[in-house]
Amino acid sequence: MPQTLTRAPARATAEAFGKVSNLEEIYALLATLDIENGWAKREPSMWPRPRQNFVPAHWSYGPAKAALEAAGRYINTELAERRNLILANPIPGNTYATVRTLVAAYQMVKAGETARSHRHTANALRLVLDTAPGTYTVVDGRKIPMVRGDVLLTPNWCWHAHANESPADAYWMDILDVPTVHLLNPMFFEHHEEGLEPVTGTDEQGAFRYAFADSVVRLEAATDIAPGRREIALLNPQGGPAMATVGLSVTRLEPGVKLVQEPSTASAVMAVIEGGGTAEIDGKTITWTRGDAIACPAGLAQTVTAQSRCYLLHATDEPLMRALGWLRPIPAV
Ligand code: GTQ
Ligand code: FE2
Repeated sequence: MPQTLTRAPARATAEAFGKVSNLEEIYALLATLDIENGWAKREPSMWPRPRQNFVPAHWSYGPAKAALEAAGRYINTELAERRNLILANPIPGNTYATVRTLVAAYQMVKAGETARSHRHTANALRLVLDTAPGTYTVVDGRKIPMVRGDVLLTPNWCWHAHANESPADAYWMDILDVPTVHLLNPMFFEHHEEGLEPVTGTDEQGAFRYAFADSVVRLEAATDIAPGRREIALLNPQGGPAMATVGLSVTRLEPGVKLVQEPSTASAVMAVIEGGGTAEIDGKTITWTRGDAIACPAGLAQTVTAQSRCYLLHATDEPLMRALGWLRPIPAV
């Protein structure tokens, strides 16, 4: 006896639709054609305003640094493409993104180690937290020193390796647009065939480095936006956002000064370059200090209060949202 195969019902013909006597029969026939009705959908496809899913969250540098130090006893850079700790937003099912479009991670390269060259379509930046002279990154052949407080870029498809020729382990925070790459899927990644790419120059054009010392000078010369509050944008040499998907700014707050950010469609990660203070997001109070990371999801108002003079790095997806015509405020309900 030939085995009976379960087969999908035959695809409905035009004639079949002519013979229906109720809506349910139409739905059943549509199913054979892989068509869903658009008026009685199982799930709505639009809603009046952004749904809140990512939550405000805070990661302290201290324990993360200790964790990297401990991991460094077991994981070397031969084993790990990068020795990093991913700051995953604590929402159900998420193991990666910090906010919808961005991921932040702490990374450590031990004294004497190198992390081999690779490149990817994801845009990346680093905020240097603790290094000694002799720690550097190589971006497209250009050797760039990694100095505390510096913000370094490795844009889309630039080769990059990290090397630590100093006597001290080096720590920094990475922020990448990988969740955006996951969503849109223009994902490419490759290793450099030479392991560590050859150094061919320095970053004289300054395209890949925003030295903290320069930001401090620029902030000193800037005027207050509000009493005790100053901000500079870290722009690319053409005057646009640092990278296509990520905008960067450094805010300086004097002790006691508040920064109020109104809710918008943009998501951001705030990284503490120097100083300490508190933040209120969605009724949640966070106490932060140097090296900490704070997830600032779209749609939530945020108040940051400085306890000491502080320098804050904001990495935001505003350039992406603006380019698509989707950057707009989200009024409170
Ligand atoms: O340093 O090249 O945290 O490619 C994640 C992916 C760091 C890096 C991360 C990366 C890097
Ligand atoms: Fe990378």
